[in-house]
Amino acid sequence: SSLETAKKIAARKAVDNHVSNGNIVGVGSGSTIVYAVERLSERVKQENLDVVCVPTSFQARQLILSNKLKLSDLDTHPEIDVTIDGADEVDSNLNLIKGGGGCLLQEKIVASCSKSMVVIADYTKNSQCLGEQYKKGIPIEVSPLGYVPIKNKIEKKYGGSVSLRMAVKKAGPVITDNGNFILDWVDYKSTFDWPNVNLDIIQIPGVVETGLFIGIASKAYFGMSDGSVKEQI
Ligand code: DER
Repeated sequence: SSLETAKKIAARKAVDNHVSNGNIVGVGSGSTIVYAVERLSERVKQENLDVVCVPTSFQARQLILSNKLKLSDLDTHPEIDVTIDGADEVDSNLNLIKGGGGCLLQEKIVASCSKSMVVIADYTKNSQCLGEQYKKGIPIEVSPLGYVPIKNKIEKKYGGSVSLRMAVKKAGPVITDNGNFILDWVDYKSTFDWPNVNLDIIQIPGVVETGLFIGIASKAYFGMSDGSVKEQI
């Protein structure tokens, strides 16, 4: 499909432009990153590259292993050269919504340890404002203990509606790799001052992390439906 092709060309271009021999590479989560890991594996073989991969989720860890890439972690490599990861939406200031796949906590930790964080996405993620195209809400990882009061506080102060993310192939809520719940916040105002709103929400006791990546991404590659790749910095 043109969407899968769009993901693939963005992923391959980012790997070609940003990974060099000896790099410690943060590997993101989701579906677009699969194409990036496949390209990385090709390059390692063709160019005999010596790279080490640090995963951002259990899924990323499986991807690294199944592509026979060198697996490491933040204990061994607390400083990462480049993290390549997907996003649910990117605005004109390179603010991201992430967490559609429920991996935002480790993704943000790994991204924060990286000299640069590069986003790979198809054209449906390329927006002016957050919420323009991505309608599933801003994910917020929370302690299971506090999810109701946290929901109430966000709705009271910022409006919109917050819901507990329920699992599809398991009864009950989604449980993250870290044993937490995910809240999804929809119908927020697209005109919010995201840097401040993000900091305010993170301070609510019980909030572990938000899917608002503010000032973290250094570049984005969007695969377009015409087969081109649009770069945003
Ligand atoms: O959940 C996540 O943060 C993923 O990176 C997500 O934002 C992108 O997933 P996709 O590549 O499958 O759209």
